[in-house]
Amino acid sequence: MKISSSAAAVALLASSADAFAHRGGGAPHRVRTALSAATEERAPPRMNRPRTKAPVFDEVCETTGVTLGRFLHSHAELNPEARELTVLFDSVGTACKAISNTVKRSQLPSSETLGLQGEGNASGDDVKKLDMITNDILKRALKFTGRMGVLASEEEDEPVSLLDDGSPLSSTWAEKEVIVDETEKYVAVFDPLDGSSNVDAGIPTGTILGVYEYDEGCKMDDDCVGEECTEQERECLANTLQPGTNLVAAAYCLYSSSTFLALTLGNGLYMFTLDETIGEFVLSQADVKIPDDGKIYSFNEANFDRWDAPLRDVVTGWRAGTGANGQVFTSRYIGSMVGDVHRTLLYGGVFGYPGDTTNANGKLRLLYEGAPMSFIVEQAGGLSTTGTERVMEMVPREVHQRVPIVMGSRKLVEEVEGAYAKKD
Ligand code: AHM
Ligand code: MG
Repeated sequence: MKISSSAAAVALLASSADAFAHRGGGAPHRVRTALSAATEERAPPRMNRPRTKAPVFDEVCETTGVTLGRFLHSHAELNPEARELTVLFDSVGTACKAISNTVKRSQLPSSETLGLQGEGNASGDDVKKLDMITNDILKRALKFTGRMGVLASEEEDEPVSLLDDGSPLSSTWAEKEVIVDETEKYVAVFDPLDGSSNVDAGIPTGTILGVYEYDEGCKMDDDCVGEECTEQERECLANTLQPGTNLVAAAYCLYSSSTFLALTLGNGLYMFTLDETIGEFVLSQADVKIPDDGKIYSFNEANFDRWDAPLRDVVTGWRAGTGANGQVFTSRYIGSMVGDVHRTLLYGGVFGYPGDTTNANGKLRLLYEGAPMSFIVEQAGGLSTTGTERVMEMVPREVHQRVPIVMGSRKLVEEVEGAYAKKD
């Protein structure tokens, strides 16, 4: 069954390394380590929204550390206006656990969830069975928070309205009790299983999610993209087509050696690792900072000859060790953006999917891949550019719009930007 507008209409702990490090030697029970650092003053990233307050955890259970639930609760206490957001991310955490289990079990013959669904999505990509299954898991998890107004997903042709009980959405759901809530506040944009072309081979995949405020007063222009723009679709589009600078939160989940959830609520990047023994995401790195420089690049180099000249020049310099930092670079490319960006955040370097002579805007989608991942990278102190523009500032014209991207360590991204500027 194809999900379409007509059918469905619609990523500390104290216990983290630092806290646990105190355990053996009669360490103090009260831990103010990396977590406290989260409140220290630092240069604000390039963003337009005011920063939220970050929690400090004075006392941490040595067994569980700081769970996602506790983190969210503390965030809500400090930022009462974001209380509803924490409800939403509690559900996102649950959905990521469910997706992680689904992806793991998919390798068992009895699961019958590998392979193609047998049709393409709105971007023309082959849809995998797991794309559909994970889309459904995330969509339901978000819907039943009662905090959602609109969803837009890689696997949905059009944004999905969750407000109108009479919309086609309700008729395709097994649960007929569609929860229509007066507290809807948010718009979620997501790719439920990014890198799914890798999934049959057991290679890491991920979920990407961005959250905007739902603007009830937002009106769509008359030149709505798509020939059959209904009034409802116009309203949905108006709420989903916001620039990344409007994001209030973004997250990715990485399904790899561990299951990771990296989350920003507008004041730094927090990484959680799933502790399968207690079924909880546990804060493993607070206020993650990407190295300012690096020597790893991550591109699909098969496209090298078709890239823009400035990017080819910069990468050629990195290969030869004649670039700005004089380092001889190495190449790492999984082909799963979440895994490639996760490594880039931890080790430094750049990840990108640039435009080329065949696909001027590259491959990645602005709304639910480019913008949320750019927000995450910027919150970690990195940068994200098209070469000539900050990705976060681009206003999408349509839901599945593609965007050329180079993101990662500040100095390296600036080197790319500098090469483009020189050419201009
Ligand atoms: P998908 O959303 O269809 O899974 O495609 C997105 C993925 C990214 O995770 C990855 O960076 C890129 O596509 C890989 O594309 P390619 O196979 O062309 O290198
Ligand atoms: Mg994707």
